[in-house]
Amino acid sequence: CVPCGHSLYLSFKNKTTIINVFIFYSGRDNACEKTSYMFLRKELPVRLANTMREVNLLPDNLLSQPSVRLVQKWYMQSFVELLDYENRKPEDPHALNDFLELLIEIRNRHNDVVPTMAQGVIEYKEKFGFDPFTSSNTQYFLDRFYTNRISFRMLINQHTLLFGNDTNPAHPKHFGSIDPNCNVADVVRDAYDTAKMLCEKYYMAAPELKIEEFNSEAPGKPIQAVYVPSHLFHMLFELFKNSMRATVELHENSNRGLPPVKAKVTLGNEDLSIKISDRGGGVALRKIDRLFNYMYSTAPTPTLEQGAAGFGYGLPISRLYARYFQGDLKLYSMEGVGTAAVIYLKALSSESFERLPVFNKSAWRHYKTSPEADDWSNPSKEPRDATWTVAVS
Ligand code: W6P
Repeated sequence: CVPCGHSLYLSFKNKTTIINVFIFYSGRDNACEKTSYMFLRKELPVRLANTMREVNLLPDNLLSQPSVRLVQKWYMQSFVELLDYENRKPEDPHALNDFLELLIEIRNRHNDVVPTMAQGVIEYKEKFGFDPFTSSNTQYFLDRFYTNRISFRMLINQHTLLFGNDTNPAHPKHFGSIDPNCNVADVVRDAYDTAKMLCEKYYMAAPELKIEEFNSEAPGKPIQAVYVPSHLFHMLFELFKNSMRATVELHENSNRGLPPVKAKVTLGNEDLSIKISDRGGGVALRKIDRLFNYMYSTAPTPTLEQGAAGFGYGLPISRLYARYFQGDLKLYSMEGVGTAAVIYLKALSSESFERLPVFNKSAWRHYKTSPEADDWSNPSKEPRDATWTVAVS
């Protein structure tokens, strides 16, 4: 059973189609809700099952950690509860409402999957230490696992937002969690403001924001996207936190003030790109990959995650959000100076379909083959200590 790449809510061709679908269905005897119900009662268990099979391929030492077992239990329970609807006709007077309530229950049950899996990785590291094989397996697994989770929650949110009682009064023009006219610069400012408050609370200072737009398609017009604003906010908030921390920590004791964090939003034929750049001193190239490594960046102090401080899981998960709709997130750093982070989105909504992990032989092979022996020469792990060289010369 392979999940379909296009789902009901996402396979629109352009924004008109979304709105048409919405208007077309919303008037008549909840036909749209029934269609969604029929789709989800099949699609959600399939996505859960794919993930559960893949969890079982994790190295035994990781799989047997209590936190990982707990997450596994949640997935099992949600799977079983969803199967109750396999044969319930949408005409059953309570089926639609019960299903909607179940989705909310499932969403809540899975709220803490990310910190709980992180705890599992910590438990593993405490017992077995850090090794490249498990790290690479864990990286591969968690990228796929969290992408699956993002997609699962996207589907649940669309259903509950579109058919639940609490229609979103703040955003009457949104289609569930999708804003068909999402003003990118507005979300940039919003994420900056939120990160700024956090930064000021921790450091009593925060860099200014300089924002610039370059719309090559419609010069002078604000750049818009068909996108999920909460996903965009999540990514930008994470980047701003990192940029602000680097900026404040580098310039804390200087009396020349803080260099601003710059944002540039651009639109081309294919790409809508958002660059966030700082003068926070940068990160050595050798260390850049670590910022995206789950096992490396999991520290046994989970409180760091919540604050402005730790890198935590924010960056790798932000990159998954970008990739989920066929975009990406990249870091370009020049050590000694600063870092630029670029979020790439698809300019056309017709290109923004879901990117989902598929569970096949090739995925299976990833877990079963041991890493190749390194076929490039290996330098010593840390750079030579220059002060020592000076001392003996
Ligand atoms: C840094 C490290 C970093 C990570 C992600 C985004 C921006 C920055 N700046 O110094």
